[in-house]
Amino acid sequence: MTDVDLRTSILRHLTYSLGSDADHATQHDWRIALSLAVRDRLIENWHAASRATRAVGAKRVYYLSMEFLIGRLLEDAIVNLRLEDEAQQALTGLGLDPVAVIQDEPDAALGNGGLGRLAACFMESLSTLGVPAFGYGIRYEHGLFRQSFEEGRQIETAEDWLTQYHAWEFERRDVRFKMCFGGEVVEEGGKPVWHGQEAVMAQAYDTPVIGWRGRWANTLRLWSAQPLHGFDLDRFNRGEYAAAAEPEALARTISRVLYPDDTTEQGKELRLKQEYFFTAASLRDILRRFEAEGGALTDLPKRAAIQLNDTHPAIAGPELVRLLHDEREMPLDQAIATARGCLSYTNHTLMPEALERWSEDLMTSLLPRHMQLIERIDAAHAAEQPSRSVSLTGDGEVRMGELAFVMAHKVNGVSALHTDLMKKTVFAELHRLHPDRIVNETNGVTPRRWLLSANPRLSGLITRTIGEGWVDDLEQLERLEPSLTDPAFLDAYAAAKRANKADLADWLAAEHGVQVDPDAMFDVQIKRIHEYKRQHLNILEAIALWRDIKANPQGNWVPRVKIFAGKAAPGYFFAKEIIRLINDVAAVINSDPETNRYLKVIFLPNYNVSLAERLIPASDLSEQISTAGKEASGTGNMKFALNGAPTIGTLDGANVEIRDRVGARNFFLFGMTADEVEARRAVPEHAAQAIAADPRLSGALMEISRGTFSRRDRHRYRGVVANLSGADYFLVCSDFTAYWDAQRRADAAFADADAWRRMAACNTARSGWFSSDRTIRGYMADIWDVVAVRSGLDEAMQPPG
Ligand code: GL2
Repeated sequence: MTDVDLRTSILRHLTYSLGSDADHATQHDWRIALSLAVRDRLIENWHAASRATRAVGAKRVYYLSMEFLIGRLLEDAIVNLRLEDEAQQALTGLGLDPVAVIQDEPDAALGNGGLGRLAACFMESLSTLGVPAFGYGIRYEHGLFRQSFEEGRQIETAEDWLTQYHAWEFERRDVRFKMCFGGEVVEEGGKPVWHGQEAVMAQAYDTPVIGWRGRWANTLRLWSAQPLHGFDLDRFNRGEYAAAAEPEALARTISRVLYPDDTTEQGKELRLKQEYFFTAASLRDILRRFEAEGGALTDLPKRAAIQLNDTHPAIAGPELVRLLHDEREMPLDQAIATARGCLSYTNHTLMPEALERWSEDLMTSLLPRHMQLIERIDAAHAAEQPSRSVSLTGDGEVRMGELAFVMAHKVNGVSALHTDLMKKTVFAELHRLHPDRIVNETNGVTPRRWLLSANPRLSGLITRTIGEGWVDDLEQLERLEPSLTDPAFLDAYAAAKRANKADLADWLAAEHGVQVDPDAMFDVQIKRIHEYKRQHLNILEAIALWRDIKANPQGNWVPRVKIFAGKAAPGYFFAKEIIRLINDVAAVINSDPETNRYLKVIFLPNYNVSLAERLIPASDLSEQISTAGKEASGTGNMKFALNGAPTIGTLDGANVEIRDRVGARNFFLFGMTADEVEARRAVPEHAAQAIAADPRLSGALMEISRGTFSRRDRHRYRGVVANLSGADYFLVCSDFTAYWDAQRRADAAFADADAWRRMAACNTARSGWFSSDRTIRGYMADIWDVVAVRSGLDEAMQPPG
């Protein structure tokens, strides 16, 4: 299939795979035909990669994650296979608009935010580096909900990406495992045996993940829950139609929806079932592969590095012990040591509500054998510590963070600050007991998607200036340094940004009916809506600025467009209030003829990966304004810096490292440090003090209180104002004045166009360290002990010449 040109292949697929023809094909048909044609080009590389792995008996990485926020796959594959020109020619030759065809693909939104997107970037980097790896997760029928607004309020509807033909996956009918829940543990022949009560099938679906230049491809294996037995014809024939369909419906529930909040309180039992379902199926698959290849079980850690992405797959510890000890008769101590040799755990947040705890009752009823093993693991761990200060259970709960820590040989944080805080706070005692276990691996992002593909104008300029080597060696961006004083380069840099902004302005007008001036500063905050991320600090500043402009409309204001996007968890009331407030403020400010030359506020609905790809290259200023100590790392911050949008931000998460690298002069720093935050919280009436000290802040709050943004309902934001002027746990008021000042420094800097473009270009040139390739190399050396494998395709895939 790869011996023909892309155009022929598209037409063949249109005819023979889709049963359509060029005269009647819809955009969807063309997109699927193109996807299948592109897919054909990567299958052989994919197979070659697994053959090469088997041939050398290489150690594999297994990345277990509840979330893979992969977004669109077609463009990624085209870019990584270097098919851009051929695809462009083929599609235009067929009378199609390449952009429209590619954008017809729905986002695969199998994740909530940063944690899931990180997993997707890691999969791409693992393939680019040629590291044998599997990603394991759940094939959710409904990804993250779709967001729209009704009178400014968030409305959620089900997302249905799988209702369209999904061209990238292969169902593996031979890879199915029976997963059990509930039941009891009984002694049989002196051994505990778990007899589950309920069972479902885990069915594997594989998606190839192709690396840069197609040199290597790994597999994302997602599990779908299916009923154990087929359709109950007996019941159906008796006329019990609903009952006949029931087992199927029940089984499918497990892979039906992605929880829209990774700190969810809802559906606890279903969530735990999902976690066990995909973790246990993955471990079964890992052991099956290991046993097929041969070797002593105690050698498992030499062949399998299993990474737990947060605590969601933390049940892997007891499950692997169960598979080794109960089912393969390895002595318990050895089983624990072997499991620990394979497992490692990434912590992604210090927020107490996100560190999972399951009630012992629930654990006992759903996974009775695991509860026993958790107690055995706890006892074995307690025997190692004289003080017995750490326990895996307590207050009737199982502590999954502690369990993951104890069962892992390495535990990592996701930025230097976060890792440091982890050692001092949540895992202080465990760190004292195991001082070598915690390591830091600062997050990164894949430059193929987030620069090369999302920002063709800028990446073209970079390639013309320093060659193409940066694409898989991002630190080569340093070689732009001499160009930072070259006016011709800076002109071209500024022109690329201006053109991206003009494109965005056109799109905003066409899709959302809002007019913006591409020469205004595009000030962008896009991420999940959460109090700690402080979108309300940003909107308060907008209100204060609007009032200042109104008071002095002839002033020398720097025009700004404030763009927000992000979803709030459906059950998170306050976050949804923030969304509504921003929308309400936008409606008032945007229709104010006195000010709207200078200030616009836009909240774009349904934030997802493809919207991020559209916005980031067109941004001037990146809002990273979380309360210090709360954002573990952030990865959006890196994408903005790389695309030449300086940060306005606090010393939180990876912001600290971004500022160190791009230079303090190219970063608008404000706000309290993590230590100062703790101290400030202890000050009685801290919010009231801050409000009294800053008339702009008190004015903005007064404007909300008096109903300016409340349409007919004056008291709409009473709760928001009460929160901010009362407890204000996230210290919005205490950081407001510093934030305002930093924004005015940003205005002044933006007004000096020459200085600004140098600052933007500096951000690009100095962000090379934030590639996920660098992060993965860190995991390989510090955690996994794996090496890359060559597939033999390296030369074959080099471009001619
Ligand atoms: C997060 C953190 O909040 C975020 O700061 C970090 O960049 C990502 C990836 O490490 O992980 N933790 C978390 O639970 N979610 C995140 O996005 N959802």
